[in-house]
Amino acid sequence: MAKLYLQVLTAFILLNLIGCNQESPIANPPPNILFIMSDDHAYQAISAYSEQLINTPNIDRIANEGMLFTNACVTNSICAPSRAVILTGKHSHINGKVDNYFPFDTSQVTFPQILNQAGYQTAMFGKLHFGNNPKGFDQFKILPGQGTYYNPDFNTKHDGKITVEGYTTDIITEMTLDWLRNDRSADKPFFLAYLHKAPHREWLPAERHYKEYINKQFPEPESLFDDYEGRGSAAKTAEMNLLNHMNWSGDSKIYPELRNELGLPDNTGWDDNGFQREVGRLNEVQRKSWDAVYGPMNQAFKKSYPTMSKRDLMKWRFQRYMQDYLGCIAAVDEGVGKVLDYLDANGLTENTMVVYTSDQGFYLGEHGWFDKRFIYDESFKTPLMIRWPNQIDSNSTSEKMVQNLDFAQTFLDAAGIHQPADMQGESLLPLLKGDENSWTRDGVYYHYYEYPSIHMAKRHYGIVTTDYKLVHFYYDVDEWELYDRKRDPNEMKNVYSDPAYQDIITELKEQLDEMRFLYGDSEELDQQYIKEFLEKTKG
Ligand code: SGN
Ligand code: CA
Repeated sequence: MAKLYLQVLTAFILLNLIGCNQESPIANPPPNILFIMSDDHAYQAISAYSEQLINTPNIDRIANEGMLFTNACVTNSICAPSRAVILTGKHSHINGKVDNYFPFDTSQVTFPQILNQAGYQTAMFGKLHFGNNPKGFDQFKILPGQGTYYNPDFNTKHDGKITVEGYTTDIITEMTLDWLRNDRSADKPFFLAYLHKAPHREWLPAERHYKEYINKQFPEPESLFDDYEGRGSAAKTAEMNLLNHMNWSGDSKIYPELRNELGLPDNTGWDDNGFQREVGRLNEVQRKSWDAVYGPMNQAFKKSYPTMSKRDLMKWRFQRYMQDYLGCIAAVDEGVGKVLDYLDANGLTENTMVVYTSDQGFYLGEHGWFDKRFIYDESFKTPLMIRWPNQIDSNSTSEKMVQNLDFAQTFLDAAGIHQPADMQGESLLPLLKGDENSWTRDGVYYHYYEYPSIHMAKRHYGIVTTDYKLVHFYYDVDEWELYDRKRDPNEMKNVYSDPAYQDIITELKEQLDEMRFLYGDSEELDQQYIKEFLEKTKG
């Protein structure tokens, strides 16, 4: 601890000497940081945000004992790009990982490297989904690619590739706890990344949870039967509709044989594979338990299918989706509880900053959709809550528009370490300490790239303010959309052509141009990324 304190102190003195009058925001000792991130965890599925779907008492503890952000959002709503933004503190067009295809340039500086160099002990467990191993970690055990829900493989820093028998969410929790118990150095602060695969597609809960959740029914969102009227072409042509684009076997867990018998379509062309790579991975014992629950569900569906209308099928698919998706979250919540209990029992709670977030939001039937990608709220916004009893008042809330872009600087700031000038976010520390007035950002920039690709969400960029959302869809269209966020929170009506909004549009376009300029994005870059994407994906 003393060594780190000296380093922090030296950094502080140096900063002052070179005239950068950044005040060291924390007292000795520097905080530990526990960064918990799930994959595709919608804020609608956390009871701190909404009690409609699921009770998540452990995740809620972080909000109750700290700060809940009600307008946290991402810069580009897709997995690997979001993670690149988090690690570099730079927008996708700058860090280069604009979609899941582009490689991450590993010569870039990521904040864990900076923390590690400053004396932090660093470890990562779970899903990184980045295409390469993380830099700046003393220890990591990460799932290759998307990973699997059962009996997962891990790439590890010290033991090469390993396979662990069991349920992935529980295994990641156990690895995290094991590191805290046995590997943590008491004389160093830590940065610990505890990263869940759940609740990413194809949603396989643990046995204890699928048994329970398969019998539950959930309230439907208002826009489940959205026909996309009143919007541009992007919402209409996207392929993320529960009824038309979800896999019957891989996603809804209808056995491939029954799917064929009933003449149900293979919606993606790889449905059998989707089923096989997850369900096919269960060992004999696991498969027996799984069949004991999903077998009767298949039988019941077989019976009712002949008389079901399209509307009935949509309703059925929504329930099936929620049963598995929320069942996966139940294990995440339990795991979070265990790790928080460990901090409590070991005197680590007071000075550990605990973050819970997701790599983006997710559609849970809103607009009839699953998946993410769009700037529309459910995927654009992401859950975020932060607890740090030393610094943050319990039960506090912030409505400010913070982004995943801000994590790197927040963590460096919390540790009292200089934030590299080329990072593009803002430290959340003032907000965490209750100083809302010093927060100047009143609109955020968003840019999504991966198209044409799975789910067919068109390329778009836009600006989102508290009141409005202005979006430009480009590449194979040139369409603008404007949403009045206050009057139309469900984003059902594009008012871009409404004469009443023309002044607002002019103003927002100016702001958007300014943002693109300031963040270093441009039409030339858009074109360059299109060119490279087409080269990468051809054939
Ligand atoms: C997979 C999923 C998609 C998902 C992408 C990206 N299909 O292809 O539904 O949009 O990953 O997700 S799956 O059946 O293979 O799971 S991301 O989280 O990696 O960005
Ligand atoms: Ca994701």
